[in-house]
Amino acid sequence: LSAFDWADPLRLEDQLTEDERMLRDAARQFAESRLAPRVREAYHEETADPSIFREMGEAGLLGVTIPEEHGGLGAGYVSYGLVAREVERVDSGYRSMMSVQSSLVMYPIHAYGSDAHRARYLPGLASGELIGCFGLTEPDAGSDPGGMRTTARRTAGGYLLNGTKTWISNAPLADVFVVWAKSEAHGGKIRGFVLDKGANGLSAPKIGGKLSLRASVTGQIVMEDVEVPEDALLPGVEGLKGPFGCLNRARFGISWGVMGAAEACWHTARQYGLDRKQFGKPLAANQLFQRKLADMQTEIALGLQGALALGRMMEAGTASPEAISLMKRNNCGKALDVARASRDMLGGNGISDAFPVMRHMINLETVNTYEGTHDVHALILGRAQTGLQAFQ
Ligand code: TGC
Ligand code: FAD
Repeated sequence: LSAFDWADPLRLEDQLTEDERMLRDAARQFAESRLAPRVREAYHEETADPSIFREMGEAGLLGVTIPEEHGGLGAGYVSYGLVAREVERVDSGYRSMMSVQSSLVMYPIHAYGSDAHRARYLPGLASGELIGCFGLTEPDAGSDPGGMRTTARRTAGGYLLNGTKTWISNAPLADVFVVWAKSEAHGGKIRGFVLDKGANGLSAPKIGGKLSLRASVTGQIVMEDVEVPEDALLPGVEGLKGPFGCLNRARFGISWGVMGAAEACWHTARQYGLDRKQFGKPLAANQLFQRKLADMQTEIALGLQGALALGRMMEAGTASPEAISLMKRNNCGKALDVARASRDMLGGNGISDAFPVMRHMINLETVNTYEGTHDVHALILGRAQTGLQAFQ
């Protein structure tokens, strides 16, 4: 038998290819050198620095699974997951910026767009010169996106869009808006549209007062008689499977990303327990403390193995939306448990921004909610194993 590596108990390292390890190391280096130094101030000031997109683009971290001919890396889903894990090790907000750009903007343009869409948008999105956002959620349609009210009406030269999207990551910074609307010209079916910043009637006000994910900016997309040409329509998909096709990829990335946040909390708690003495011995010498560390180690090791198995299924074309729900739900919930325990194990210092644990904990509240809440994914899994849907 081989020696035990406490930080990698199930030897994830051995299950990666050389190329995957190299990309992972580059992403870690980028996250440590470019993201970590600015996160405390960004979180405190509730600002997202738009130059991060260009820096991520230069580092090759945008559109990891998009083919090289369109500016991406042409790598596999495990590579994408490994990048998400490294970025979210620093902050869920930075992973959000990256995953919206890659999975929710580049992916639909690549998968559902025309050649002209791909040529016009993908290189700029891959380099980070263009910033994208994805508008599905509305004030009265969150878990139930089929209840959206945004409409597209046919005009002489294209479409007229009306409606409001809310809780949209990157929106106030965005140049490119992928928006989902019920199109009267297509029998009321949901269709995707690509809008450019500056269109008449289009605005993207910031949502202030967020207590979570403060290093990523969130806004609304307000569309008041926004007139777009015919070629703003994404021709390749109709119905809810359009936005869900994008969400499948982003949810998969989240299942890796949150494990990075959880690892940051676990490692912080372990080191703190070794350094801090109470009752004449290190905190880490107490049974209760060690049990918490063991639980963290176990859940993270299992969560990473699940994410890896799912990534290999994505690459082989055998992953189902339900399997993605299972991993998104499990890993978000477990990461939140790890972050809460870690916050507790640091005592009073656990609430200070000198340590990352409380910031991760508060961020993970958002991650547990967006891209389908923990309970909505339970209902997806419940439906899939009973044949009975419990949404309505
Ligand atoms: P349902 O009847 O289940 O399905 C309607 C149609 O959609 C298809 N579909 C999927 N296709 C591919 N992948 C999936 N995961 C799919 N899920 C559903 C389905 O096959 C069907 O197609 P068709 O052709 O038969 O019409 O729909 P429902 O209305 O009953 O949906 C219920 C429910 C709860 C499953 C679904 O609406 C849901 O997942 N709700 C959660 C909403 C959500 O995830 N919103 C995310 C917004 S974006 C976001 O949060 C970005 S944050 C990113 C960041 O900052 O990092
Ligand atoms: P609701 O749907 O109102 O749910 C409220 C509660 O009710 C939850 O606990 C939920 O689990 C529960 N619930 C709902 N329906 C049921 C049911 N049938 N049975 C049992 N319980 C139920 N959206 C985008 O389109 N693009 C983005 O870029 C984006 N970024 C986001 C960034 C942030 C910071 C946040 C907070 C959200 C973002 N979202 C985005 C929106 C996000 O996807 C929604 O918040 C999420 O889908 C939940 O919808 P809701 O907030 O309307 O909650």
